[in-house]
Amino acid sequence: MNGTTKVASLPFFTRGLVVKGFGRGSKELGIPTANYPESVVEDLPSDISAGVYYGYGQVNGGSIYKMVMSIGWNPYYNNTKKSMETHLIHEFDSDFYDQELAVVIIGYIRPELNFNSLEELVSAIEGDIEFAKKMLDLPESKSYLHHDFFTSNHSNAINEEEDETRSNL
Ligand code: ADP
Ligand code: RBF
Ligand code: MG
Repeated sequence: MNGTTKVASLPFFTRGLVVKGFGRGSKELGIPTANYPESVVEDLPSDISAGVYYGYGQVNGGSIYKMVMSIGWNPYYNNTKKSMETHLIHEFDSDFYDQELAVVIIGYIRPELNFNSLEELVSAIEGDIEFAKKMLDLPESKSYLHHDFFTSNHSNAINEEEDETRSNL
């Protein structure tokens, strides 16, 4: 575990429109998470299990930022619906609901855990962010910054018939 586990489907590339999440005020905690719709969550390969991952993300074909992603049922909140939420490691001036978020999930950090307090959850997430920042500074991670997935214009493709090859380039 903790960052060294190999997942066969990684790197995994996906994109989708940002939807409203559970509205629990993660933004107020300083950790806003952009949520994907169910269709994107359902497209995850089965070996990408619930847990925390790192990679890069891009809104509407703009700059590419480091990200951490939480996939799963958020045991701390007893969710029944699987979610896929991305925290981009960048301060944005405004929200980007309904805009396209493209991500490459590069590596696994840890399993999804339950916590006794919100403070413990937040400090775990802060640890994830520090770990992700380091991993994403490595040359083997940085190579994805130049990947065709981020540089080609997909804005017309998003609502068209699903392109089966797009998510696993
Ligand atoms: P929700 O419950 O609707 O997901 P959040 O409190 O998690 O609400 O806030 C998520 C929203 O905040 C995103 O959908 C996005 O529009 C915005 N946002 C602003 N900065 C970031 C960021 N650095 N990473 C992710 N989302 C961000
Ligand atoms: N929720 C959990 O219940 N357990 C976790 O281990 C957990 N890890 C997370 C790690 C990261 C990097 C992020 C961004 C979120 C994580 N969450 C986790 C989800 C968190 O509960 C969620 O973002 C807020 O509840 C807002 O929906
Ligand atoms: Mg959210």
